[in-house]
Amino acid sequence: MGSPNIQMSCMGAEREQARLSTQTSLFISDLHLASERPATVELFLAFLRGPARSAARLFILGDLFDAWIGDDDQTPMHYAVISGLRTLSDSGTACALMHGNRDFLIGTRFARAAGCRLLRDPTRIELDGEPLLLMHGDLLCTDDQPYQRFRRKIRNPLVKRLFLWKSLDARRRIAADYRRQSGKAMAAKTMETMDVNQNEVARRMQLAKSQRLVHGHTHRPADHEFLLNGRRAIRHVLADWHEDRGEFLKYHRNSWQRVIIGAHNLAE
Ligand SMILES: [Mn+2]
Repeated sequence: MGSPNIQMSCMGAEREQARLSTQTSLFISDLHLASERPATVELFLAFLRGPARSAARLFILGDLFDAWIGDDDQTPMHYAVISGLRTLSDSGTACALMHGNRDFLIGTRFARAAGCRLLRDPTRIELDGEPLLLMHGDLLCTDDQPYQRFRRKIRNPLVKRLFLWKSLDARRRIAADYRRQSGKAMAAKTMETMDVNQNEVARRMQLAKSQRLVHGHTHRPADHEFLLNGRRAIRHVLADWHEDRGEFLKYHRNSWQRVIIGAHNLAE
C-alpha cells in the first residue's frame, strides 16, 4: 500500500475495466442448429460475420445446437459453426457459451476449437457495475418436476461419461429415441408447467443479488418487469431462432435492445 506505482496500476486497471464494460455485449440462445435446417445455420454464420463482429462480448445461453452427442461427432455443420466462432473470437470478440438442455454434452474440446469460454449455469457477471444473472432457463421451470428429476439424472458426471463411452452410432440411436420421447412428453404438458416459476426466478435473482436476469429456453421472448426487494427487476427472455428469423439482445451503455435479423438485413 502507499506505493505510487501500485496505486497507478490499480487506477489503470479500473479505467481499463470501465472502458471494456461500456462496450457492446450481445446475448443469444436457442438457435437449435441442425444439419436438416441449413438456413438457420447460414443465418447464424452471417450473424457471426456481421453484428457479432462489432461487439466486445457474445454470450450464447444454451441450445446453440438442437442435439450434441459428443465433441467427437464431427459433421460439416459442426465444422462450419466452430470455424465461424473461431474467426469471431480471433477477431477480438470474447465468446462465452452456456450449456442448454439439448447441448449440455458440449465439452472442452469444442470450446477450445471454437475459442469459446464455457459458462456455468447460473453465471453472474457485471455490466457497467450492474450485476446480471445469466441462465439457460430450464432450471427455472421447477413446476415440471419430472423434467427436473430427469435433468439431475442425465447431468450426473458418471451418466455422462458412460454415454460418451458408447460408439457414435449407439449415441445417435439413444439421442433419436430421447427426442421422440421428449416430444411426446412435451405434448402432454400444459403451457404453465413448461414456463418458469416466478418464485424460483425471484429466489435465483436474490441469491445472485441481481435485479436483472437474461435467459432463454422457454421460447417466449419478452421483457418481464416486476418488484424484487421493493425495487424494479427485469427478466429478459431470449427468442428462439428460425430459418428466416433470428434475434439478439444487445446491451450498450446502460440500454437494452432487441434486434431482429433475417435474410433481408444480413444480405452480404
Ligand atoms: Mn432449452
